[in-house]
Amino acid sequence: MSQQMHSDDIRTLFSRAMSEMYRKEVPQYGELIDLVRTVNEAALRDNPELRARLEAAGELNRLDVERHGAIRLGTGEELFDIRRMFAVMGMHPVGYYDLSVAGLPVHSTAFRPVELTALKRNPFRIFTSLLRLDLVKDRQLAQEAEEILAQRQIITDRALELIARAEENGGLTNPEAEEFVAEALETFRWHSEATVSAETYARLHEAHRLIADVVSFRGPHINHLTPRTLDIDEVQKSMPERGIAPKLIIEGPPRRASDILLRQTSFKALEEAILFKGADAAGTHTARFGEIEQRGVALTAKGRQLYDETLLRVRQDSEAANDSGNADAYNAALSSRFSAFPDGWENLRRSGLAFFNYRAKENASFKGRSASVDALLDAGVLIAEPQTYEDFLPVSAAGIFRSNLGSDGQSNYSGTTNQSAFEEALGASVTNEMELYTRREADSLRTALESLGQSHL
Ligand code: OOG
Ligand code: NI
Repeated sequence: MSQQMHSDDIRTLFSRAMSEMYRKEVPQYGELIDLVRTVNEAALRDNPELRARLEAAGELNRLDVERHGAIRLGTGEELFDIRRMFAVMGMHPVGYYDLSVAGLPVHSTAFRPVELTALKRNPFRIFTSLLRLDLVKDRQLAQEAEEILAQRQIITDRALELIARAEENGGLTNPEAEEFVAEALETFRWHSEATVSAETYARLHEAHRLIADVVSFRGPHINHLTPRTLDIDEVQKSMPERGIAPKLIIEGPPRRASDILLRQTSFKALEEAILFKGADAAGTHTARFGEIEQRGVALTAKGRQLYDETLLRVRQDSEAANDSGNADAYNAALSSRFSAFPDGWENLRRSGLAFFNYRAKENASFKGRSASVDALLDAGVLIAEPQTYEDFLPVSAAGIFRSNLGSDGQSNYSGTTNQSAFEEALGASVTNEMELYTRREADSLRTALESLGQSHL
């Protein structure tokens, strides 16, 4: 058999192809990539500690290719086949995000590489949401939407054949992989021709903009691709100079000495011309936008609880929990409330708030007597490095959704979390992200201690 392409390389081909396509579709995306590159170069130049940390973690090389995107699917069958498609590229469902609690009729997962080596090579992630028509009150409309969705096929026949072949053979050959990427791209392309009439679109839109976005088109167009920046405040500030209007607030934690979790901001969706079915009727649709992210350390369950509680207080303090409010009041509440959240890597580590990766200093050993982790760190033979958060945040995601859906995106869905229904449609269970960080920390510590001669611990 001829040689197979590694799934990491297929993912890189795919993320590059997606990026090229999106750059053509949404010119502001190219502008943003440019800005982020400039800001990142300056941040690395001005901050040697940051550079050294990223280099040690093997993240300096991935930074230039690092992107996440998002899609919204209409049916369980679509989710099932998308999982199979992403698996060919080494992207697996991690995490369950229930957005109904934030008033959105979707639940989601992130398809992403799981192993550290794969993350280092290319951490491409797709935040994937599934529409929950069960939450739509107008049952007749829900049924109509279901019927419309039942008629579409979002993955080409050839892509489906190649997915089946990859499953059978445990991978794809080089030419197969190249063909697969070209075919897979078709699923995420923008279509300016709606599959529904202007009248149907209006009714779907009335129920929720998100429903119109998912149901009215041939496929799940990629709605943003997000580069990772090392200084989100600087990018946010510079966006207007490039003719890009960002949303008013940055989602997530405030700026800190030691970054935690994920900070995100986006620019408003474009108003794009669309053509309705059967007609002369033209209209507009807002779906595609731009976003940037800054990643910090992954938090433990204890850290995450403190984060969630702190953020809740910020939102209670400030009426400005979303973009229609007062950004200054929100930012003031954010920095005041988060001053109670320990800062500095060592503080975060000692208080058990964040996940770290341990390694033994090169050529070091500490044989003979048993020592505590803290003592080994103090002696400089053991090194703790923050683990980057590789996932998403439901409250932030809801803020990103909302800023791009307009004010009528606020409707309430008193949803019940339904992870089991999601997993049943997916045809697999989602990996718990907390377990990944926990295992990585424990494994790295064990290996480091063994190499120091502390294997009795
Ligand atoms: C997804 C929004 C969530 C993020 O980065 O949190 C998201 C969507 O609008 O489909 O991308
Ligand atoms: Ni995003």
